[in-house]
Amino acid sequence: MEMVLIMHWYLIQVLVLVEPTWTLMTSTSGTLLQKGVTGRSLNGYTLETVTVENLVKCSLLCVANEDCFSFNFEHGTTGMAQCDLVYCNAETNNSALVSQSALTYYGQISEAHVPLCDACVHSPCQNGGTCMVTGPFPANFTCECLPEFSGNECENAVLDEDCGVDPTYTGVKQLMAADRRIFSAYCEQGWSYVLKRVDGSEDFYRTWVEYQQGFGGRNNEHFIGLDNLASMLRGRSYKVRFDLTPWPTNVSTPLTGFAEYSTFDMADESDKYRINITGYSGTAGNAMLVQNGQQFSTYDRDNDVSISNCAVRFKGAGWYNNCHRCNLFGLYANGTLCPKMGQCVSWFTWPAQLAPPNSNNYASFKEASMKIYPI
Ligand SMILES: [Ca+2]
Repeated sequence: MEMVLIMHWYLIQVLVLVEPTWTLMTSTSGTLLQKGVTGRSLNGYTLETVTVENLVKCSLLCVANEDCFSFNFEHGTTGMAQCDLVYCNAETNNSALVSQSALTYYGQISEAHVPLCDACVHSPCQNGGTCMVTGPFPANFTCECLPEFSGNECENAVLDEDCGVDPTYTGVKQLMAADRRIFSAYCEQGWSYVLKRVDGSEDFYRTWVEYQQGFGGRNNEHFIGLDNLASMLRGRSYKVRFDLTPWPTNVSTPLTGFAEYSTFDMADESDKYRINITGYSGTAGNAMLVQNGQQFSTYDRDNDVSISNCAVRFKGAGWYNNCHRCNLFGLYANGTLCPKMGQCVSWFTWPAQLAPPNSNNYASFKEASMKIYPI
C-alpha cells in the first residue's frame, strides 16, 4: 500500500486508499484518476524514459505531456528513479503488462477519451478504415475499409482518379478524385471527357446547379460537372484539348480541328470556377484566349464582365468574358448556319470561313468536345 501526497501550484492533491493503489490527481486541465498495478510494468508503448526524484514528479511529467496517458514508475530506490511515460492507457488485463518487481504501472481512469494500448493505438488504417484488434501489439490488427479502398491498411483506392491511369480503356468509368469525390467520366486513350456534343440530343441551356453537378449520359452528349472537374484538377495537373468537327460544307475547310492547351486549371465554387488556360497549340485557332481568366456563368448566374448577361444573350453557359469567341455550351443547330450570331456551338477562330456573312460568328459545329489528360 502506498500513500502519495501531491502538492503543486497547478495540482490539487487528493488521496484515496484502495487496493492496490489509487491516486486521484486534479489539475486545472482536468481530473486524472490513476490506478497503480504494483510489480508490473507496461512494455512496448513507451513515449520516453526519464529519471526523476519521486512518483509525484513522474505523474506531473505525464500530466504536462499531452501525449502521455499513463506511466511506469520505479519504487523503493533512494535518489533518482525510473519513470516511463506511456502514450496510451492499458487495462489491468492487458498482456503487455509484465511482471517487474521494482516497477508499478499507473493507468488512467478517466471519463475523457484516452487511447487504449492495443494494436490499433497508432491508427494503422488509412482512408477512414476501422481498425480491429486481433492479437498482441503491434502487428495484430485488421482494417475494415470503406468500399472505395482496399489493402491491409486500406491504402489502395479501388477506383482510378482519372482516365489516364489506364490509357487502354475506352468507355464510361467510375472515378474517384484525390479528394475522394466519386463520379463517372467517358474515357478514351487516357483522356477524360469534360464535354461532348455530337447530335443535339441533350439540352445545354441549363442552370448553375445543373452545371455544377453535370448532366447527360456519359456515352453520349454530356457535361461532367464543374465540381467533378474541380476535384480532378485539384488532385493533379492536366492539359486540355478541344476537338471540333464542322458540318460537311461546299467550302474548303479542314474536316476536323483541335486546340490544345498545355496549362489548364480551374478554381472551385469559391471563385466561381475561374479558369487558367494557356499554352495553345493546334489547328482550330486560339479561341479560348478571350475566355482565359474568367469565371463560369449560366443564365441564372451572371459572373461575366459584360453589362449584359452573356449566357442569356448567347443561349449557353461558359467562361464568358465580354462575351466570347467560342460557345461550346451553346445551342445545337442541325447544320452549319447558326440562326443568331454566336448562339450556337461555335469557335470563331476556325481557319476557314464556314458560314456567311463573312465570318464564323454565324457558324455552328457538328461535333465538339473538351477533354483533359494528366501531365
Ligand atoms: Ca454580366
